[in-house]
Amino acid sequence: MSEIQAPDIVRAAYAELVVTDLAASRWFWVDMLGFVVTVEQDDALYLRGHDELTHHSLVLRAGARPAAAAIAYRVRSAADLDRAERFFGERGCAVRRQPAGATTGVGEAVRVVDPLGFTVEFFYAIDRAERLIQRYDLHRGAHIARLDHFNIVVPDIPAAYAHYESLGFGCSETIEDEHQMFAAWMFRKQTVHDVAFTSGVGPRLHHLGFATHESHHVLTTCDIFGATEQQQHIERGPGRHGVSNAFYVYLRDPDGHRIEVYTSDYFTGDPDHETYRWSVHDERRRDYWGNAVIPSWYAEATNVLDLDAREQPLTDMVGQSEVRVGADGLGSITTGTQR
Ligand code: 4SX
Ligand code: FE2
Ligand code: CA
Repeated sequence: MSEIQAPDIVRAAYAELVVTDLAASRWFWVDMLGFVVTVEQDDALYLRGHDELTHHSLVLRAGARPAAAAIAYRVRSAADLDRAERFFGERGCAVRRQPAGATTGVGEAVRVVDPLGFTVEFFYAIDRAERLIQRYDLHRGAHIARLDHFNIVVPDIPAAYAHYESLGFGCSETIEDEHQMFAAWMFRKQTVHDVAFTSGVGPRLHHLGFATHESHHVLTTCDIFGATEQQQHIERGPGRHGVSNAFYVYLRDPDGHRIEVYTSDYFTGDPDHETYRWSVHDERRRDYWGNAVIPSWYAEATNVLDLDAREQPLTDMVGQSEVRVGADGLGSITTGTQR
């Protein structure tokens, strides 16, 4: 590989989702989950949590088919945009420089199709927004604080690991056996992750993880969906993850995009922070209480777009699946000793 310096990535910053009915999306994300609206346009919504100081952490853009248009990382300085351009150019990736304002609120940016097939944006400048952390009178729904992470579906976990390692990400946790790695959680900010990999047909976006400050906000979210007879939007949980220790629930939006409401993971900022390796045979790895993972959680995800908004072709996964997803949803392990 090249000696070219990687851009200094600060954190996972925002995602741009294509939604087919903006009014339905507004109901789900704003009315039900309580996202703060920074800007509302005819064809797009720019949303944030109450603990965010930047313009948005989610863009919902109206379009014909549900998709993920981009995931975006904030970089430390304007010079890191040049580094991103060279880093991905050197790897033969499609690279496009965007002028300030191409996305409302965001400065000049570099968009690339990364070696994993995802459209990834790097930006430095972004408009500030009012931090509403102590405007408790405005907090609603899931009491979303901030974007925490992207989870992406990739056919080749070691390739994804190597790519993000080359971008300077640390690894907090993995799921593996003696033969292969099934999943990994990687970070730039000092939490469990900014990005995680789920094994499967990809590239696809698995979910967006949004942090809330209190575990009871996860429960309140579920209660609100139950009370309004919208419980079909609750996909998995609530529960306690083994990996990350976070308390969680996964929901599906009107287009099937998946969001995780997530809280109570841990600090990873010490320079010698060690990777925690879960055995794929430990049934507490994905739910610490041993509850089964519903099959749709492993199988379904959002298609991603290239720089010209064309759907990226899909590639079959490499290696064994972590689970054989059965009709019972028990997700029995297919690798190693059959149990
Ligand atoms: O299902 S896992 O416990 O492995 C898990 C999934 C842990 C942390 C996450 O953010 C996640 O989406
Ligand atoms: Fe997650
Ligand atoms: Ca359900």
